Amino acid sequence: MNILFNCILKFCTSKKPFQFQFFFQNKNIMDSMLLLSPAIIILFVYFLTYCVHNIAVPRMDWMIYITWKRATRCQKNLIVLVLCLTVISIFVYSSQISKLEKEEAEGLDFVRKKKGDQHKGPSDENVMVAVDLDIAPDPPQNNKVGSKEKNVDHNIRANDLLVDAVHGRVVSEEAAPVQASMSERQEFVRGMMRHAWSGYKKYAWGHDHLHPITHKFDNWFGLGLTILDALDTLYIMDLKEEYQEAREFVANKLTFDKDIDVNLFECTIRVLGSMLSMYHLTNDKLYLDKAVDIGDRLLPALTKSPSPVPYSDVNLRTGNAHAPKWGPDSSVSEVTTIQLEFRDLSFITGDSKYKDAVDRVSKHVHDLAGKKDGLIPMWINARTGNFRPSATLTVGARADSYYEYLIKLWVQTGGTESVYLDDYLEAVRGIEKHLIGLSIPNHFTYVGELLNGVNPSAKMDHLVCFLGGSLALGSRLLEKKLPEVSKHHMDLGTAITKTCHEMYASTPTGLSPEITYFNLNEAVKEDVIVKPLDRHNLLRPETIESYFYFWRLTNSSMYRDWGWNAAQAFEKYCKVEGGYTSIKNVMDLRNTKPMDKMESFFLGETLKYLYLLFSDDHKLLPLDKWVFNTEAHPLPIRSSSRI
Ligand code: DMJ
Repeated sequence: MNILFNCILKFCTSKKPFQFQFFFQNKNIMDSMLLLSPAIIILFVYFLTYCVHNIAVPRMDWMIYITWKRATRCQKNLIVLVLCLTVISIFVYSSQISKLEKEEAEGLDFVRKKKGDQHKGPSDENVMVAVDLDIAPDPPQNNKVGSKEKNVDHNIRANDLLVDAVHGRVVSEEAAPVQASMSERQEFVRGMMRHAWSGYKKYAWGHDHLHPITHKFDNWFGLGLTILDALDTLYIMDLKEEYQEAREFVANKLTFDKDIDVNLFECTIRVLGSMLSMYHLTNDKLYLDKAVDIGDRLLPALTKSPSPVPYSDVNLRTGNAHAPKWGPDSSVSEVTTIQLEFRDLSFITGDSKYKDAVDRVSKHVHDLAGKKDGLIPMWINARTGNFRPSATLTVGARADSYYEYLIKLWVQTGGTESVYLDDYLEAVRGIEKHLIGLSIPNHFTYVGELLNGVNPSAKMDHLVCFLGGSLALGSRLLEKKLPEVSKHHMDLGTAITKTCHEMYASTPTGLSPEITYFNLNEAVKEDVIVKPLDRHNLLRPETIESYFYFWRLTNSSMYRDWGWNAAQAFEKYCKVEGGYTSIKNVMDLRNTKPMDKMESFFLGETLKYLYLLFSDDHKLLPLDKWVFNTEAHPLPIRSSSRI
């Protein structure tokens, strides 16, 4: 009786509206309905029997009985009906209230915790700072790379996350299902790679991308991009059989002699990058020959341009190069993110023509007027060689990897080319001055944009999330040279990576949207705003990439737990029979709207960084020996820029 009274009280005093659609969608409510079903059935039978006068009405207490006796038939019917509905509503509503209250309590608790540790970075007991990049300490060993110790039940783990994702308003580190050991996590990621590979092999072999739901495929360049992007991941994961299938394709099927226009940047980072990595990892001349072949075919995009800025597109057979079909300008990120690869090609062939061509672009962009405190406008014209005036300043799409390659070009030649470091340091200062902001109410550090070069916007692409990792890498290398800058960059990178984590943790699926806006309005209580058209997730790697750098450079297991959450969410919401699919809506658990596309970078980058994140072995592709290109293909670090 007490419970009933409380429920009625809550029902009358609560400001929360009753939602009928919630009624049928919520498992708890449906469960309470099941529990109540005997009572409902009894009342229903009572009502029926009364109507047909077959069975005598059972006596309750005499007051009720007298009232009942005096009522007309119609009134009696009505009373019974109302009673039934009331009982059902009370139970349904009480379970809804308790659920909402639980969520509120969890949410408040989470916000309180967040406020407490904002900007603190990894907790002290978790951090064991590496002394130097080239002698980074290994973490406590409980796993060997590529170990095949245990068979993990992937489905059970994915279901565990569902509980967190459904009921946690945020899938935070506090709520993370972190029980799996590192070897289990690595094995889990190998399982993901196997699944993605087998779907691609079955339905899209030899084509660029798999459509894992309809079992179709598409061809962007018609080169088997997924195979090429996946090659080094398969090799690193020690998936021997799959690797042999991929190598066999490169040896016997892959030809670049195709009358097809390709995008210089995409083909460089995915195809040339992959061939170079494979050559360095295996010493197999097959890959060297392929690297030279594709390098020579891409080169006309640089050499045929009237300015030092390359054309965006080039025909692999004819060498005919041109601006994009849809506009006059190239993205600045595209013309400045081919350097690591072409320079490496010169280093291994001894032929300086590749390096000369891309160094010319870098020098031109370095000298070019139109930057704002080291920030570059996002468009550049290959005919005139100039930036488009009043273009947006961003670290997101169309500019992102310009910043990434500044620090990595400096790293690639052993810190000998200070021009890249200088530009990088200036750019980071520019980013802080013009693009960084703090959200309300929880002060997340976001990297926004200057629209048309002047108007601030708190918009942050998921693509920006590479920045935390790059700052961490730069910070470690600058520790001795510029200790204060190094510390500052580490703090900034830590804060940005925490924000990127929030972009995942604040959605119901635990997956980040493609674009996030950060709240600057005191009246609004949520830091993160996701607009309807920005809710898609393309299986992108950038946040995982940053987790990987932070794990390697700080040994903080928090980043591995964050990565594990993301892996589980990919598994739960993106896995389909044919592979993994991009989704259109990370904000709705029940309707993620699969987009039926598996990007090659999911195999090339996302799964590779996850695997490396869960590896205890810092000597697997150590960061003082290898620099990862923007597509996660590792290239060796040299001691100088000499060819
Ligand atoms: C990748 O192709 C590269 O990382 C590129 O620099 C940016 N976009 C995708 C992945 O998101």
